[in-house]
Amino acid sequence: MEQATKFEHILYEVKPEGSAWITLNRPEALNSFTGKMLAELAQAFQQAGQDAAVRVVVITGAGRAFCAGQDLRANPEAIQDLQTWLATTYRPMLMSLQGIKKPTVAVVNGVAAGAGFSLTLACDFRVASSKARFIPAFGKIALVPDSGMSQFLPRLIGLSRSLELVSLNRDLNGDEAFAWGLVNRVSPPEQLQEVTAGLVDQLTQVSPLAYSLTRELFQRSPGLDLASALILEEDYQGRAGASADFKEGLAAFEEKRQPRFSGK
Ligand code: T3D
Repeated sequence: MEQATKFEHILYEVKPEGSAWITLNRPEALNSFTGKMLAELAQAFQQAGQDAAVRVVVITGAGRAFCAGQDLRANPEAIQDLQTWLATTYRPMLMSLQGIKKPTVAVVNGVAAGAGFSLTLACDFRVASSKARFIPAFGKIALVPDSGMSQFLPRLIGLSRSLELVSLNRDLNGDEAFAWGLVNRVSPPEQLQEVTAGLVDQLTQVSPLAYSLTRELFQRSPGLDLASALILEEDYQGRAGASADFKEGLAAFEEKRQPRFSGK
């Protein structure tokens, strides 16, 4: 049985195989962000993170777009004081997403502009339609990248390409984004669901504990010297090695079968 929770600007649905689908749902405004949508996303991410039945979180957009960034008409207070707006709406949403200790996947079905582009970057994986468009949008309206783009984009594609993309307001379609290393999978629009399902199926089977520790290691290690990185690995490996999932992994190897990881 699929379970759905009611929100106003997003859809939230947990599917039987263990994926929570969060759909930005303002297709008439290309799913652009309102204060309400950002608050609902923060709540939905927390809910998905805490639900033991959820192994993978998928974020996508209703209709022809993924998300056109900030709604440039709603929430006039945003324009008055961008710093406060970002701190009180986008930051809680992104920290809630970051708090999910499970794989997160952005399914980029169409245009992803501005903070909508940033949201795709804040997810662990990106699956794009070849017809998707990744548009920084910030440079065009004389803003700087926000919503995590300054951190995520250079890590994915390097400094020079990030500057080219944002400052020259270049946009990339799904195939170009794949070639630039920005997305994990690209597919013709009609196969997007199938390609996503394949990735989601694989991700529901990973050890949740090993996954979250691995992601944390990858996030923390770049700022460390080698000795500190090795100490961090030792700490995390000690924790992974003490888990029931590690025992299950060893048992599955001996019994020549697929492991069934519980996250314990
Ligand atoms: O609070 C703050 O401002 C700070 C935070 C900033 C973060 C940001 O995200 S800044 C970037 C904001 N986003 C943009 O600048 C993108 C603006 N939109 C576009 O450039 C284009 O719409 C797209 C390239 C995304 C898509 O183009 P296209 O030709 O496929 O569609 P369209 O015809 O332009 O848009 C369709 C409708 O959606 C249209 O409404 P209408 O005329 O049919 O009633 C359009 O106005 C609406 N729409 C598109 N983007 C937004 C939007 N409505 C409100 N806000 C939007 N961002």
